[in-house]
Amino acid sequence: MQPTPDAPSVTHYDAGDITVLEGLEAVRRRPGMYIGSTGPRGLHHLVYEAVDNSVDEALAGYADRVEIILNQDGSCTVSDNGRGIPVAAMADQGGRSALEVVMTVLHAGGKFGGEGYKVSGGLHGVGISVVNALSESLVTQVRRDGGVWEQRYEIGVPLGPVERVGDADDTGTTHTFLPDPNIFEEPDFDWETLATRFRETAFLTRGLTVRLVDRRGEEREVEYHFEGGIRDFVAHLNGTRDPVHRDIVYLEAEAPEGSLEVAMQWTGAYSESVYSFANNINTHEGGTHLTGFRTALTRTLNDYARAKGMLKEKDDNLEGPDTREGLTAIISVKLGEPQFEGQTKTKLGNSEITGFVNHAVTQRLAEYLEEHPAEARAICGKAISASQARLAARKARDLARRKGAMDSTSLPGKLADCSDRDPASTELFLVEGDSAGGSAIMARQSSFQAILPLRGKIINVEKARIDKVLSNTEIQAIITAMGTGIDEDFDLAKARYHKLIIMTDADVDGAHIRTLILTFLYRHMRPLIEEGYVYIACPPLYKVKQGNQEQYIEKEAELEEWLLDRNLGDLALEEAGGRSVSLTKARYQRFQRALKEHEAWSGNLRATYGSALVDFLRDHHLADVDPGEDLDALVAAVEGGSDDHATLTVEGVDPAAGEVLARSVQRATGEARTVTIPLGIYASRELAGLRNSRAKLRDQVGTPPFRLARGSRTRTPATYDALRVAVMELCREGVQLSRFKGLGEMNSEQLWETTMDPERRVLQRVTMEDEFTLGELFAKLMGDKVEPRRAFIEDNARSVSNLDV
Ligand code: 0RA
Repeated sequence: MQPTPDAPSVTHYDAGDITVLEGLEAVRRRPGMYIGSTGPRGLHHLVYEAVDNSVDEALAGYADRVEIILNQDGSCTVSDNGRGIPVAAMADQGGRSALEVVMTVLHAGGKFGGEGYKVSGGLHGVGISVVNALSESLVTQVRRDGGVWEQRYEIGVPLGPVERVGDADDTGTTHTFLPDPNIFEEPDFDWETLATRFRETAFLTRGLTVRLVDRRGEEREVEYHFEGGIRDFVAHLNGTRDPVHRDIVYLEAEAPEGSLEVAMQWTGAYSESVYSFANNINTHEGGTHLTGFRTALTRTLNDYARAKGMLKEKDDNLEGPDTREGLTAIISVKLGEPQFEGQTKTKLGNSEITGFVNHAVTQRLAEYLEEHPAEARAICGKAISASQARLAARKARDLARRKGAMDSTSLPGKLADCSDRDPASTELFLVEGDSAGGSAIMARQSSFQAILPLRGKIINVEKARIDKVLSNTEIQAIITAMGTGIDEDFDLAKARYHKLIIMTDADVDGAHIRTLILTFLYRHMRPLIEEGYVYIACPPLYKVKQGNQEQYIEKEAELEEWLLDRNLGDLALEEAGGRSVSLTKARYQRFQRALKEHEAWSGNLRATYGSALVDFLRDHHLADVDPGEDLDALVAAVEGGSDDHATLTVEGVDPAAGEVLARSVQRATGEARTVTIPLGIYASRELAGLRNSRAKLRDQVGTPPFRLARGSRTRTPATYDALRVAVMELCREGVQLSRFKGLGEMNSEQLWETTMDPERRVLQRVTMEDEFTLGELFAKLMGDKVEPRRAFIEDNARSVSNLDV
């Protein structure tokens, strides 16, 4: 295709334009139809859509870099180094530029240029025009044929023609879009969500570099690139598990039906972590590729174990789940026309794929086992011990069933059941400890609320086989009370309650118990989580009382808010020189944000240049001078820096290194300090950020020292940080604050009011947002390796202790 030197503009409407506008209108009228929702999911979907287009270009072999930038103004830039979307005029589109057609016509994505656009994700492939329609503004730039071609849009409508705006010596596509705040509830991109997703994208596209940059606050960035592709993915997932063999088994195959890649490694875990993808889309519901894989695995391991005498004639065959116990695997297929089925359209339906995958895996895995006898022995050994455990578990379950633990004909003695029999309107509280359990029983509304007190620790299901798990009395009680059974016996329709509420103390122990319960539910009763039956109760941390007003408060942040709302108005603030500052809540909050930013920059500066230097510059007011690139100017600034408190001298100058050796002596104490000041610090991002945030602080509250008064009480904070502390202290005057360390410290009335009353309580629903993170988290918390768990608990302990007043 040739470039269009003069792409036509949209100054008059023809039939094509009308269709375009109607298409975009449809998207804006019913955004959910195209991107799922207008909540956070839908918002992030916009980014995925743009990125997936670039990844398609990479899969076609034309790009190896995608960059995503979250800009300060809330927009997002996605760029790649592919061929660039064609810009030439299209005869069958009224002579409009191909770029304009791609950007404005629904589903125009793959309609031209045909070749190489084969593996496009069927799920996300709604087209970039949808992103355009849902963006307040969008700028597209294409680099190709030696030029930079640009077009701008508002809510999908071109503001002008495609224009050549410069020269380019490379090729690629860049979109910058600002999600429309009229469409999206909360147009705020979440770093973690995006980073997790793009790490997955990079794993699945071997060799692709994905870079994510955040410029909204303090800048951060990550770059993902995996030469090993899905092998690295498996290694990553097994980072917290102990493998039973060293190699990661890898195989790939190519056929008319599509292409296949599998990576797998067995670990000592008792659960399976098998994830399947079709055209880079996570097929949560599995499908034909997974079926083919499972069949091949079961058959190949049985054949091998029999042939080598690991399974004797009298032994039963290994069953599917035996061969997958402890298995971490990624199955990735790419195919021309994927069909997605199932409730969430994440189940691969193409029937021809089953045979292809089955055949390829059977053949390659058998070869691998023959060539790697030590690995083969370890893998089969794991499956055989799983099958033995399964038989033992069956016995345990039969026994348990006979004793009545698995059905609800004999409910656990500790359960205080509700009287209502309609599961849809009832709820079960799992309560930590007998004493809190007792209060909960007194507090509850017994018609629809049931209480099951749990004593002591729940067994750690990541570290025990199912037969052990089932003999744990707390677990038995949960299973019986819920009535659903577990694993392959699980039946959601038998649930005795449609809400399962975990109620533990707001401390480290409580968090641990909660994780143990969630791990069990995730591994053995997962549909409860998937269907949204599982909740976490959020007991308050504080009760505050001022005059005759009192309130329960859930978090530290809310406490501050409450105190500020009530008392900030009574404070009088003066900055240096006695000018008074009217401290409204909005102003105080801006001040606090700037202070946070300031702390972050100061931390960065210290990390780069050392605290001695940073303290020196701060104490002697040298952070605000601006010598530029002039060393003499820095010398002059130091020499002129003496004041009532300290004398400053220059001890040496190193023009080659661009450094000044400076010394200060404190007049009162004679304390001397000597530091090397590199001129470069004045050109650093860190110092610029620090100054910028200090200017914001000054804008809000002026300069220290301050004088703060509430009635007759006064404070004279000398720094911004001290001002914040003083404000909170004065706001807290005359307020009675009680802290609840655990559920046990509340009486039953308080427990009802704050945590159990459906009218007033806060419940957090447990979701399957990200199964990798959940699975990884549980493996980390509850798995074999000690280190990651300790790190997590320490992190958690820290955030809990931060809550201390
Ligand atoms: C079809 C054909 C050609 C390029 C693309 C699609 C393309 C689309 C996107 C979307 C984001 N980045 C992209 N990069 C490329 C070019 C065909 C040719 O040059 O002959």
